Amino acid sequence: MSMFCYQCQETAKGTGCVARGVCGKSDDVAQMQDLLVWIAKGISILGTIARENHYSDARVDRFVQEALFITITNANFDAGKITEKIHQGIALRDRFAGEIASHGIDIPGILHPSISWKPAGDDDFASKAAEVGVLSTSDEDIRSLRELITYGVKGIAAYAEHAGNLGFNSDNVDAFIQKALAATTDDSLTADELVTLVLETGKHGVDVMALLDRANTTSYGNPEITEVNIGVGKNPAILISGHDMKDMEELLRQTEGTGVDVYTHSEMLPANYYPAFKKYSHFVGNYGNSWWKQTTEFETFNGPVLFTTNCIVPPRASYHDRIYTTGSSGYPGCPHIPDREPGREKDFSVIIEHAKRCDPPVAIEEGSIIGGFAHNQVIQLADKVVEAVRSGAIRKFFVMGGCDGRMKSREYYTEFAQKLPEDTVILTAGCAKYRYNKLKLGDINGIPRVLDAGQCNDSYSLAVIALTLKEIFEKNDINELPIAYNIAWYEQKAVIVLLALLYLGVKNIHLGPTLPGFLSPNVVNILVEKFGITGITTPDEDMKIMLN
Ligand code: SF4
Ligand code: SF3
Repeated sequence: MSMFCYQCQETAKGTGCVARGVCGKSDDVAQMQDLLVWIAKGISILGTIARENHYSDARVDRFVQEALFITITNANFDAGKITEKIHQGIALRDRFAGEIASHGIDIPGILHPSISWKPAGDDDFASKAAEVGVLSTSDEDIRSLRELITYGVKGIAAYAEHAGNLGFNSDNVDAFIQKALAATTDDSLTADELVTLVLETGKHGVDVMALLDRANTTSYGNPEITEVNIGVGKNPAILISGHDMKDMEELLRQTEGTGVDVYTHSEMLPANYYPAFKKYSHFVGNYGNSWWKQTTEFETFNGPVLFTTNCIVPPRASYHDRIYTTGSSGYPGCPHIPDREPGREKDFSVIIEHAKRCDPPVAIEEGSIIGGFAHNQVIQLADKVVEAVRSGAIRKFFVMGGCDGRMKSREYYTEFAQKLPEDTVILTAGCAKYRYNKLKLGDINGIPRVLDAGQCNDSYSLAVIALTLKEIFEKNDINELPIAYNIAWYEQKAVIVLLALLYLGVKNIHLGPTLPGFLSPNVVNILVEKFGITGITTPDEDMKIMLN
């Protein structure tokens, strides 16, 4: 077996990709990702010892975030870049160990090999990667819990990285990322202790999403109800995808007045809801749908595409030369826009010049969609919402956030949305929305039946809305509200969103289209017993259960 990865919902046969990822990840990329995570774990052990002694290093915190983010599904396919990152990590680790010692902090003699390993050359990398991957933990339940924590922490790291790009950092969050990663290397921890750590991971998921919410709204204003154009204009244009709002900001500023328009794709759609971005007349709207439709949608877009994060599908030859990456994302042969120098913006001029040589996008849709129902906006509508619930006009809310994916089984979510009774409202966030956000589901007394709060991280808004309703309706328990949860997952950010909901006490979540392959039968049982988590069956069956 040359690789083993089971971190996402599309993992081969629901159990693990072993020769090549369903996502397109080759075995050498998978190996380098395993090694990078392992090096990040070693650095995290040192970081945890340092923090216990009141010492920390912002470069270390940032490195661990980036290393994890790079290994999220569909973020980075560039083995060369990941290898470079491993080299950086080893150098940082060794320097950090020296700094810790020079601060008089005692580094215990027996430490994990991820701290002492010294490769003779790049040839050592593949053999080491084979030793340290997921399957290096032999006990199935311990492996399952370790990976559940690691994937949750990858989600935390991604959101912390975005917040950090806007100048918002949290020592608590970084301390937890490193403590949790270090714990996954600790053979003395029992399954019960790891279950406790899973819940703690959820708590920090809530904290990091709150941090990112504060970062986004302080920087760009509160999202507001917005009609987003899904048609096209006449100018050549750049399509921006992923989740990073700082990149969005700088791209809009640098394209202003150049004759080049900007459109969002997939998870960048919610950028359209922020006041600071809406002011740009060359920000035309959203082009296309969720990430996996890119192979056809990028063809007709005609202009260059900038990936700021996941989700990249290996590009077709016909548009490969129009793909650019930045931040944690990467693809071999596609130019990568370097990180910002201190006090300066990223330089997107090469993409802007590229766009000028391209034809304008071809329309694939026309009209508009509505979104921008983040917590601040919904709470402004609270009176209307509460009145609709009290009068019975709204019988139930359905939280249907999360990810979209390629599998045919995800048609379930479109059918579920279509079949929901007309006195129900969908609350959504993440790219799962594309399964139903263009259906004509109408409104209830002016409240649209699909309320899109934003990106997957804006699931935080859905939690704030639920907690606010709990106060208004004077309920003791969030589960007494008329809200059902039918969540779709794909990658590791959805894992942290799920753990965050569990931490907030949400019970009886339906998770689909399949349960994670990384959950062992015993860990599934724990989640069922403690939280009532279930999979999905058919829209009709599940709706019957959820309407009661
Ligand atoms: Fe397979 Fe998903 Fe891992 Fe890609 S990320 S190799 S599809 S499990
Ligand atoms: Fe979508 Fe990749 Fe997860 Fe951010 S863009 S929700 S799948």
